[in-house]
Amino acid sequence: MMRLLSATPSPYARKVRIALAEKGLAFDLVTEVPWNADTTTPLYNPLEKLPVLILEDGETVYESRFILEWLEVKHPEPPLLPADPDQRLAARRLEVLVDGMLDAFLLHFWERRRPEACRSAPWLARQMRKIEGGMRELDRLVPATGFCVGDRFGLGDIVVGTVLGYLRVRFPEYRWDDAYPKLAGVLERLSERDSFRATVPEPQQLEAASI
Ligand SMILES: N[C@@H](CCC(=O)N[C@@H](CS)C(=O)NCC(=O)O)C(=O)O
Repeated sequence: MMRLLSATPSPYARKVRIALAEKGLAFDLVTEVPWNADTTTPLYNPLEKLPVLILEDGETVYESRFILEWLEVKHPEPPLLPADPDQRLAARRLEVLVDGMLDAFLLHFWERRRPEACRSAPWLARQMRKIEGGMRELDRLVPATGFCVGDRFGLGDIVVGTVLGYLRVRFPEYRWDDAYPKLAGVLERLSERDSFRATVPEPQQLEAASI
């Protein structure tokens, strides 16, 4: 059976877990803390990041965006990318935007963990600007009702739901619901799905040495 190397708070891993669940693919979930010394992540990905999909023959697929592409090619049913070329591009555009927002979140998260005297206010502000810019753009791009792209669940919903869910759990002090009621509605609708319910992000315990 395939194995997925994952971390409970990781939004990148969550995208893949949702896609696997929506495609009905069986896999063993291996939960690790990629920052801790005992992680096996470097054995499977030279870039030392998870998620990593470990195939039955021991080959590995890493980088969440590429894992999603791999799944779509190898397990096309049900499709998570629309058949219509413009809708396909619209879903990819949301994916690019969300991946950039997640990267900014991670940088912001780690900067906030630094001792106060070492923290860079301009760096935090820079990442926050990207997050807020991303929220404005998401709000512009997603429709008020239904799915994020087209008339069926797909990649657009996975990425938008993942970034909004991550914000809720990991960044509760950032209050965005009132400014973006449309996005709050998207998250509420998506949170009803089994694949989202089963993968709600949870913080992990980090070793002091990893910080
Ligand atoms: N672009 C990568 C980002 C993955 C990533 O940053 N994963 C984090 C966990 S949320 C990680 O494993 N970090 C360990 C490290 O950067 O050394 C992807 O989409 O898979």
